[in-house]
Amino acid sequence: MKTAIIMPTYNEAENIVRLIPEIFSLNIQDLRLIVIDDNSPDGAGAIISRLSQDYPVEVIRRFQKSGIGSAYIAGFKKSIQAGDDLIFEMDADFSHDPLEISNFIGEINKGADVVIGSRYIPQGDVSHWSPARRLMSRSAIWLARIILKLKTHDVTSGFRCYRREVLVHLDLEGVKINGYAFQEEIPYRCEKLKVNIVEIPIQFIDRSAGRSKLSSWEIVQFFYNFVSFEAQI
Ligand SMILES: Nc1nc2c(ncn2[C@@H]2O[C@H](COP(=O)(O)OP(=O)(O)O)[C@@H](O)[C@H]2O)c(=O)[nH]1
Ligand SMILES: [Mg+2]
Repeated sequence: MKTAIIMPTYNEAENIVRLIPEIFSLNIQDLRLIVIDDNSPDGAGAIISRLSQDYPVEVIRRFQKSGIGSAYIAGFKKSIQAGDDLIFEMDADFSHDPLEISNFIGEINKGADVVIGSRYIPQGDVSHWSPARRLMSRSAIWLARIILKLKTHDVTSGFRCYRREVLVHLDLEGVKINGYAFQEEIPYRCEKLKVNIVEIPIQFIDRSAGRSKLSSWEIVQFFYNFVSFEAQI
C-alpha cells in the first residue's frame, strides 16, 4: 500500500533534522513524507530540502504561517492526487512516536477505515503537560463530544491514518475550520460517513525541542472556530 505521512511544520528545524531519518530508518514499505512548511524563520525549509535528496520527502512551501488545518488539506490533496492508499497525519515534534506507525497500518489491515491515536482511552497517556494544558485539552474534547455528539474519544489527536477513500468522500473543499479545531471537524465528518473508526492508545510525549504553536490567540480562535462551526450545522 502506498503510504504518505502529511506533516505540517512551522519552526521545527531542530526536530525535523532527527525525525525524518528516524522515520525512514524503520523501513516501512512504500512510505513517503509530504511536509508543508510555512516559510519557517528557523530555516526548517532548507533542512527539509537537503533531506529530500536522501529520503522520499516532498515539500509544499507556503509563503507565510497559514494554519494547521489548511496545511493538512493541502497535504491531503497532494497525496490523493498522487494515488496514495494510506494517508497519515503526524506532528513534527516527536510527540508522536514513529514506532507507532506500523500499529496504525496493522489496524487498517484488520479493517479500519480511519485509525486515531488516542491519549484518552485505557493505556493512552500524555506526559509532561502542565495542568493548564491538560485542562484545555480535556475541555476542548469534552465540548466537541457533547455538542457534535461524537463517539470518538480523542477528537483533537493529530496522529491519525485514513484510507484514501475516506478523504476522497469527506469533501475536503467543504471543510470549514482552519486552526487547531480543524482536528475536530474531520472526525465529525468521518462519523457522518459511518466509516469504521478505530482508536488505538498512544503515549503522547510533550516536545523537548522548539515551542508549541498553540498560542493564547490560537486557543481563542480554537473555541471561536468551534462555536461558529457548531452554529452552522
Ligand atoms: N505549516 C504549518 N504547520 C503548523 C502550523 N501550526 C502548527 N504547525 C505544526 O503542526 C504540528 C502541531 O503543532 P504544535 O505546535 O506541536 O501543537 P501542540 O502539539 O498542540 O502543542 C507541529 O508539527 C507544528 O510545527 C501552521 O500554521 N502551519
Ligand atoms: Mg506538538
